Amino acid sequence: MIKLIYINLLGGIVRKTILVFISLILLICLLPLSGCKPDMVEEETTVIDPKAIEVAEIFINSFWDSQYKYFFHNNTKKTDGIHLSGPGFGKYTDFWLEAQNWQTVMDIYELQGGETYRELIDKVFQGFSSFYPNYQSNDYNDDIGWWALGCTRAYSLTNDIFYLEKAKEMFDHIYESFSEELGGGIFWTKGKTEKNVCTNAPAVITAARLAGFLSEEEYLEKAISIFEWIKDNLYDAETGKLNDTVRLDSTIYEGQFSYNYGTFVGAAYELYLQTGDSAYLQYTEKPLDYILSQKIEDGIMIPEGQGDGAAFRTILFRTLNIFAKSSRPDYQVIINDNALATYNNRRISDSLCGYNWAEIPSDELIIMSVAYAASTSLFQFYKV
Ligand code: 7K2
Repeated sequence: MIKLIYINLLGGIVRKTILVFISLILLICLLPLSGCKPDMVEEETTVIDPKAIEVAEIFINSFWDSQYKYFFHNNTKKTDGIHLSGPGFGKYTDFWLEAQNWQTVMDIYELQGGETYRELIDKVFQGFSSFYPNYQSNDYNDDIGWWALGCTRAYSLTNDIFYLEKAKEMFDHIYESFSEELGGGIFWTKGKTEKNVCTNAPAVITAARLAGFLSEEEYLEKAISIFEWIKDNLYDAETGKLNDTVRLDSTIYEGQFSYNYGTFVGAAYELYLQTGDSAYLQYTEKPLDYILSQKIEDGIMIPEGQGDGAAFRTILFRTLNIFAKSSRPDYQVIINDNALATYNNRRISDSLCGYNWAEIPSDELIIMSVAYAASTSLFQFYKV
């Protein structure tokens, strides 16, 4: 009797021990699958290439002025006395180009994270605000639009409601230049002479994002209407070609600029995200393929000028990066080749590449912050 109870007890204990053991094993095996971060399984671990870190440091060390919270216009850190547009008689980067440098800071932060780059997002905007407390007096809607777009991204990255409010304020301001003349769209300047892609496509992205953030249908309607206007007036669906401007007399300026493609496709993609309508995707790879076919020589993007044009390709590549990581792995090859070209064509004296990614700049060449920002951004999109 005693023996039996003992055996039963023992059996119970053994069974329980085995059960607990099996449960533990199961738990250990299943934990990583069902853990608190469900996306952990699908997501690839992001490997940060050392070059992405290196070029970001060079960008900051060569061009950032921490005292005035502004990027210098060029590598000499002085005004050249000729180009006087930016703050400090041209010592600092021009109004719209500083918004491009801001995007590069956000590219770095998005890949690398870290408190320093997080704080830099705020500092760039603070620097801009103190130089331009009355930014609305700028006649160029496109200039303001680039900051509005930056603010939507800063809001996504930081969750700071301040950027959402700024994005809304800036968009509402430039939308005052919307009119039914020429069938819709926003005028380039307050002088109301023409309507172009660089004003309207970034405005679509901003408005579509605002619609999502604020759950305000009105912004989505504005975004859709502006997109339709660009598509109907400046885009050729047959070829994928996108023209630059419609003038008041309805004549078209057919300028071919990579940044227009970057923002037009970015606008289509943002509308796809906000509406779920896959019809918008027909305006993505087609125009991208068109502009790449026009602007790539021996695998490298040809320069579009030393001034404003030095900033254009970065804007295209930011959009290419979206598709490189999804439907178009061949775009990743283009990103990598171009990033490496900027890296291999650096001059020895200060490790900077110039606006022409296919050649090493001379020591005398003055290099704009926005030209080097291109290399910096491309490496944040680089993937081995
Ligand atoms: O003609 C406009 C624009 O439509 C065209 O794409 C560019 C080509 O030139 C002027 S605008 C020049 C810059 C000034 N402000 C902000 C930028 O969007 C713009 O490129 O260079």
